[in-house]
Amino acid sequence: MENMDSTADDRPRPARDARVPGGVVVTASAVAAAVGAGELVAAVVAPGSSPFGAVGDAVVRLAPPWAVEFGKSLTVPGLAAGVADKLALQLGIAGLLLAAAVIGGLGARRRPVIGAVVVGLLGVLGLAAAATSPVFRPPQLLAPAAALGVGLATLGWLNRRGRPPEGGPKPGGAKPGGPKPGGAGWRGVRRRTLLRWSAGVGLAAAGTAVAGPASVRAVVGADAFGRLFGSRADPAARALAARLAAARPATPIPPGADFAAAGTPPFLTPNPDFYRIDTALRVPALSATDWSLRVHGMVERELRLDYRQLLARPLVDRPITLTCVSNEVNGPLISTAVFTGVELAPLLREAGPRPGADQLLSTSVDGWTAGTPMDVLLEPGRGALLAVAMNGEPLPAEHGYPARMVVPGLYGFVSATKWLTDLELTTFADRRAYWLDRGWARAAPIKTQSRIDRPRGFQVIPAGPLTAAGIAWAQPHGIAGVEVRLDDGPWRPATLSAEVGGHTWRMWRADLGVAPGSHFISCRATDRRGLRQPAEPAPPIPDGAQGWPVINFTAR
Ligand SMILES: Nc1nc2c(c(=O)[nH]1)N[C@H]1C(S)=C(S)[C@@H](COP(=O)(O)O)O[C@H]1N2
Ligand SMILES: [Mo]
Repeated sequence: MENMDSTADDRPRPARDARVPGGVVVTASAVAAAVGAGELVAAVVAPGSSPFGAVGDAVVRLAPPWAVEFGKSLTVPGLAAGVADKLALQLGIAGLLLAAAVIGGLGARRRPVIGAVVVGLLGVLGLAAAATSPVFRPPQLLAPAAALGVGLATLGWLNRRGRPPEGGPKPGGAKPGGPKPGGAGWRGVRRRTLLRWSAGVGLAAAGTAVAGPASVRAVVGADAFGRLFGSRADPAARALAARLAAARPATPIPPGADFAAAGTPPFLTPNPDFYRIDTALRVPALSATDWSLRVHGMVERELRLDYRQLLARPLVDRPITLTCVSNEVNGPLISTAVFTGVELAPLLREAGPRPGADQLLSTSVDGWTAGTPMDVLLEPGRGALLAVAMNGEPLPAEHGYPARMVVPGLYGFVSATKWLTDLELTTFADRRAYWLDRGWARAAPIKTQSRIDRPRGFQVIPAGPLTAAGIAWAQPHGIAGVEVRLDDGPWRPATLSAEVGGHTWRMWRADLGVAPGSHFISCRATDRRGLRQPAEPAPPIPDGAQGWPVINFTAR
């Protein structure tokens, strides 16, 4: 019904066309500009404060449990666990924004103010979502405010460009050879120009939203501006960083602790490469200065520690390999760091566990919970930590800043609470932690497992000598041996890397010779208890994957 080709259309148009051209495209562009501005300002002033993300968080907060469960059940081949749900939510929100823009644009053709009302309401929604976040801090309003302002300004600017100039139809398009004066053609030219402008603004905004934050970080360095408002602004964190730097190198990792040259990961995983698993759509941005931890429940004395009090306790360094229960056989959800922190067991003893308290329920600032057996935490030599640093740096925000739990030998979902704010001594009968009601086990000691890192699956390699390599782990017991088998041949002992301890992974390598053809290689670990990794495969749910890893490859 609307013909955008002006040269072919000289019929008079309804007057409202002149007043509000291109309503839908203009409104959608204004919404895109708002989202782009919000992302960009968020990247600059407070990482993780994007209004788009804030709305996503609010949806997760307000969604009924069945909807959250449905989201978590989404998987997309090729996407890491916990990514598909976040992606689906973001696409859903983008779709709703587009729908709102279309409605606003259609309305704007009748009453121009309707477009502005819709853009304004979306902006207010962003502000409200940010303000009601459980981790709200005032700087987080800057990005939604910028989004609101840029959205309205863009809408007004585009609409002005599309409006005929005062004093009659005398636009720039009416030149010789151009559309005929006196007809409605000039409006068409206006309209096309306007649509072009809108499309340009929309594309630029979308590009900014997608690539802007990363570019800002690439140019100014990760978290450089975030320091203004983020974690590093905490004097407490700066003091910790200085103290850690002064204490380096505290835990020398022996040479030969990895076979990185043969294809294993380095013994210590650099913080940016450390695997990440959590339910937080956006990383909570906590301030150590405002942080405190409450220890309560079935205790003789309730304790409360702020960050300074926590750091006033003796700090220990402990290399620990963290593992996710969702890790498939041969999967990537395992990493190692030297964690620095405070011993948890003495803290719990100070609080004085009451008889019968068999569970430590730890809660993060976003409400996520883990249930850890008290007997494991109090076991001599277990070495559970309230960690404040990893690999010599204050905990990165993604890994739980300012403090998290780390318990060697237990999968993360029953022990490794990030953004920790509350420790409650209770019973397993009384309180159920987050993943327990979602099909995962209550008791989740890490299973003795191994992985093949080289050759990679379906790799084509030259025939002849081959050094296979990989990792094995059995926290807290440690690895005593790894055996490797080529095709259906005999099991042969692999060479193990220098042992760091039972709390960490151990690397293996084996020199083999392969004839041309297709092959498979498998491996199996034995831990220091004498327990050999079982052959029978088991899926990750409910208490961790099991089975011998197998890799197929071809030699030429
Ligand atoms: N607050 C919070 N802490 C959490 C989780 C979470 O979803 N929320 N996930 C746990 C799980 S399942 C694992 S495996 C580890 C992963 O820790 P990482 O992301 O530092 O590797 O964190 C644990 N701590
Ligand atoms: Mo996990």
